[in-house]
Amino acid sequence: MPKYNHAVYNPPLRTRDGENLVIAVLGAMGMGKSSLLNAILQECMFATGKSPEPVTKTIAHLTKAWRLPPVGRNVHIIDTPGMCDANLRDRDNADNIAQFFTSLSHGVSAFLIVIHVRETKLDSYTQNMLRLFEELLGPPFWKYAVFVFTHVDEHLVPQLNVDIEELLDPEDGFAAVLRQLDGFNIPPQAELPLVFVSNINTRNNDYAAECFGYLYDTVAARERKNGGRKFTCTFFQNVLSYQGLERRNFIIRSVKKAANVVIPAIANSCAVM
Ligand SMILES: Nc1nc2c(ncn2[C@@H]2O[C@H](COP(=O)(O)OP(=O)(O)OP(=O)(O)O)[C@@H](O)[C@H]2O)c(=O)[nH]1
Ligand SMILES: [Mg+2]
Repeated sequence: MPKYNHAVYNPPLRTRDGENLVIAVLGAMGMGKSSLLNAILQECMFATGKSPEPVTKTIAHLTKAWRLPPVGRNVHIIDTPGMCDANLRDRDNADNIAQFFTSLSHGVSAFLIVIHVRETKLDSYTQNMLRLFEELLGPPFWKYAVFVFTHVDEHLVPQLNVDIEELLDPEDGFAAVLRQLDGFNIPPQAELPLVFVSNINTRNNDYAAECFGYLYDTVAARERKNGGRKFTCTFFQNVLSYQGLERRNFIIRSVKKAANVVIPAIANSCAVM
């Protein structure tokens, strides 16, 4: 049974983030997206659990202090269910997609792409999702991407060290392989940083503080490298120029168009939206 600790609420979408970090998590079902966010906040704000269905069913976002470790900044967090996979056919999901891109359109400091450390061969869902993002947001999206590998639990570190070294290999590690995959246009200057964390037992735990300190540093380094500017693009600016139903319809039209270009299978499942 999924564990629902707190009702997750959706405050109004208009936000004034200013100095706040804005992070969105992306990734396939059950990778540890919501757990990662709870660890950052040191509070169970997002439902987590093991389930054959997505535990996170709707977009949820909130702004709170980044507490692991205490960095003295607020973070606006956007949690997502999987999008545009075979289950995403109905109106609710179209609304989710519209709400998701609306929340992002105010600017994003980093996209955290969450992957289980034991499932690092990018599955087709994750590849398609990344292609869709690149098509919709443009290749500069990659300058804001951070890959977060979960389930690097402290007691597993001795076993995982070899895998981690392989993933980090500059010649044929994770980032190098991703750059060679068909259908991606990753700018050579985009660094594609990898971070390794465990989302369990994070309270008063030096190992967790070290992993999440590195995550914060990586996100902050992205921010500096991007001149302190949050990610935006023509699509986001267009989203902001519409209101209400027109905005929703514009987003759905744009997602379908992008999906048609990159992933015909997704376009079919979106066709009923
Ligand atoms: N051991 C271990 N378990 C983890 C870790 N991260 C997440 N889990 C567990 O993995 C399961 C799925 O985690 P969630 O955070 O709900 O995953 P999610 O990606 O948000 O899942 P959906 O919302 O369904 O897409 C839960 O049972 C978590 O407790 C980790 O780093 N280590
Ligand atoms: Mg979740």
